[in-house]
Amino acid sequence: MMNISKFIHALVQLLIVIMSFDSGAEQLNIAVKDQDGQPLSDVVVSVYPENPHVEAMPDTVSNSPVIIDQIKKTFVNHVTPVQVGTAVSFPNHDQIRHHVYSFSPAKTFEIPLYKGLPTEPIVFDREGVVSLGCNIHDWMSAYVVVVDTPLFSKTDNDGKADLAVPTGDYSIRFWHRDMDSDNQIQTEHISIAPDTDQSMTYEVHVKPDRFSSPSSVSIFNRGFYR
Ligand SMILES: [Cu+2]
Repeated sequence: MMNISKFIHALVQLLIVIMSFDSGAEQLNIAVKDQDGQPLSDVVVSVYPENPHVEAMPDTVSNSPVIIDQIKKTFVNHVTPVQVGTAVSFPNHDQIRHHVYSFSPAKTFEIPLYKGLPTEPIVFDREGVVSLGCNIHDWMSAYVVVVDTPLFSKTDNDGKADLAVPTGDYSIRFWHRDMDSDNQIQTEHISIAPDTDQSMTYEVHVKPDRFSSPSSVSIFNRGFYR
């Protein structure tokens, strides 16, 4: 006769099997390097189905706003990918006031001089790259990359991004601030087969004279301007 712990164990195994069937998504492990073979961080990777069949597409527009902080006169994070329709909140954690704005066509807005939490989040309702600045501190810069797909990620400091993608044929797009191409977008094709973990490495061409990192830029500028 089956004891209770064996029964629970069997139940858990069954649930795991059901859940893995239900998701129908394969793991995609992406690595992005620049033309010198160096890992490239802050690359937004977005995946778009080429056939309109994809019924297993997850819905990722979150109910609570995504946060872009202002800490020590720096936007955190520097690059934030969101799906169309996502609300973003811009809390100011500094003891001075910031004035956040964008002139980008995908979202033109401003939050006039404020401290703490602005009353309303900003809803990013159009696909495109939104370049953020602060009217007071010229060196403060950040990007909201608005994608029209729930399948997206951003490369970490090792140039790596993981994504769960349902089987099918897709376009995979790469955006980087310093990309050396039209619209800073590079598009590739990818086929996701069932039951395969896919590791893919992509090369993205960036401008050779780019800044090394946004934080070093702000430290450099701070001494001159404040
Ligand atoms: Cu500021």
